[in-house]
Amino acid sequence: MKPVPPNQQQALVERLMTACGGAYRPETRRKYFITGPQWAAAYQGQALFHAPTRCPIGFEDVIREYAKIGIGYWCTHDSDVIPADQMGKDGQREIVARIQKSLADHGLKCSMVTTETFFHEVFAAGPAAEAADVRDYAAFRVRNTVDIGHELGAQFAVYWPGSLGYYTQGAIEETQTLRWYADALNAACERDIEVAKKKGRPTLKHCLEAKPFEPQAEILLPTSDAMLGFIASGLLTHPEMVGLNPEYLHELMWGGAPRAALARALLAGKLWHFDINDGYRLKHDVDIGVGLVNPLDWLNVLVLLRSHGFNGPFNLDFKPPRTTSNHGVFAVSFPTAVDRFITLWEMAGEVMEDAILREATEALKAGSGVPAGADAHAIAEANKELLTLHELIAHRLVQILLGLHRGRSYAV
Ligand code: GCO
Ligand code: MN
Ligand code: MN
Repeated sequence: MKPVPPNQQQALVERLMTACGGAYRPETRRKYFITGPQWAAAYQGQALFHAPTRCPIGFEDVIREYAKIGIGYWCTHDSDVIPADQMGKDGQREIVARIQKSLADHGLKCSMVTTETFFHEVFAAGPAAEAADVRDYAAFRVRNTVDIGHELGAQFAVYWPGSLGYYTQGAIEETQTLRWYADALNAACERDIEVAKKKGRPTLKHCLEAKPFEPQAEILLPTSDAMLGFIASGLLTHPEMVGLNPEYLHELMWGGAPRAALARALLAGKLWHFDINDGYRLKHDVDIGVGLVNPLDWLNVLVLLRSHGFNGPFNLDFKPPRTTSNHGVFAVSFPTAVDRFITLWEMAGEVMEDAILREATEALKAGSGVPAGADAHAIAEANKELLTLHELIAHRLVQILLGLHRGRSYAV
């Protein structure tokens, strides 16, 4: 192939994207409660060992491009859009007004707001640091985010307390730090009750998000299960207002099964929001687009969620790779992530309707009907042949995922 000069590269990407086919129309994409984060689209590719590869973009660009793709909801950290020195001041009000206009101009809604308590130097010792002025500041920030959320019409607030922990041992007393962290959440909930009442709006759903390995070395609330324990610990004044925003990859990172983590959240009635992405077990937070690594597991996850009536929000919390250009973020990264999600969601519907899967599952539950009493060996013998269905079910799921149930022939 001939070299592709820089001025022809975008056209090549566009042509091959079209050739890929399988894209949904923006109107179809808008039917799903799919949310696009400001920070994901504006991510420049930087990391500890990585210089940025993309130029900065602001919320106006992100909102406009999400609208074109058909992503109906937008969400943001406070600090993604408001400089630290403007928080709670006139500058914030002006920016919030600009966001409102931008959302209205492009027909998007703000679904969620989240407080950044990890990036700024003030949070070097975390949001629940020993110094009372740091904790007061954290309380101000979460209360302020609640205000912004109500101004923008959000339904959800997310908290990722990844900076709640330490690098070196000894200085932190865990029970005390967790009490202080609860104080911040209590401040947010109390503020929310006040503002919601004043504005005649429902209170926000406050969702905790766990990540096992970053940015501290040891993390006090590393998993969704740890957070369920924390919510039920008695430290929260309004535990009914606090639930979970699990992230698929964050549960996979520690070696857990995301589907089982989601099941435990569902049973606790706390699955309120879901960050969708992909990656690998026991690695850092690679935040790859949904379905690019574990499509079979994703299909299974969506079967679980669909069968329990969880319809979103599904938050596209992935990071477009550093190899993707600014143009590629909106031409390839976001539309393809949305479309893989919708395809897997629709496929999960097919799985639920599939006659073979249904009959196999029902047969497993029906058992043999042979009375075997307390004779363990006789029970095992009576069910032996049925248990082969476990593997048959797995095969059928892969068939559906790969389209093999529709047949495939090879010219060998
Ligand atoms: C991550 C985290 C964040 C949070 C966000 C919301 O992967 O770094 O998941 O993206 O979702 O900070 O609080
Ligand atoms: Mn992540
Ligand atoms: Mn996340």
